[in-house]
Amino acid sequence: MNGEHRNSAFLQLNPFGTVPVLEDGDQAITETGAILLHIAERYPQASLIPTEGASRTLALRWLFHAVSIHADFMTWRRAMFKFREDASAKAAVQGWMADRLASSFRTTDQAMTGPFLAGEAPGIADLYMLMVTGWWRGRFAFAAETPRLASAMKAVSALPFVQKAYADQGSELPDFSLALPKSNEQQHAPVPTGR
Ligand SMILES: N[C@@H](CCC(=O)N[C@@H](CS)C(=O)NCC(=O)O)C(=O)O
Repeated sequence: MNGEHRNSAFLQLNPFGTVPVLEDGDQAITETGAILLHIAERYPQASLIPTEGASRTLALRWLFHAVSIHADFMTWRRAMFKFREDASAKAAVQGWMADRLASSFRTTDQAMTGPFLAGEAPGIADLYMLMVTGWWRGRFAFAAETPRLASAMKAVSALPFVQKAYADQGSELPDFSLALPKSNEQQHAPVPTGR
């Protein structure tokens, strides 16, 4: 992003000035969770969310959980700018948010009851989680600390439509099978721009 998200044309689409925004016909849809749900319902043949019952509720639970992880991540990210002139405040806020994220990933892993977040098949919650865990790779040892989550993310990364989506954007898919190299612990994971 090069600031386009703050111009008036973009703000007409999303007054919050954040990406992503999906334009579908004359509707502009904002909020990652709502966009994923819209896509899943528009293309039911892709089976990205169960249509009813307890399995749909479970899928929605994990979708909302991914939203909360995204929000924690953005707080971590924004602290970088907010406290750029106060190293100790920045370290305190970022350390706190990093601990929260690590704890969320560990609890997610322990709470998983199937190979994917919402059970036996990959769905929109897994797609959302792939995005947020991808930002955190290089900072958290997913394969060692959260083997179930890492294995789900690895399987989602291998889906042809996911590979195509990342390739179309020129984004690198995270490799969740890799252990975190010690020397990399403090290196910067790829993170979204913006504050
Ligand atoms: N709740 C929004 C959050 C979106 C968000 O924070 N997007 C970030 C990129 S991941 C952004 O646009 N940052 C630019 C900014 O805040 O200026 C969603 O789920 O879509």
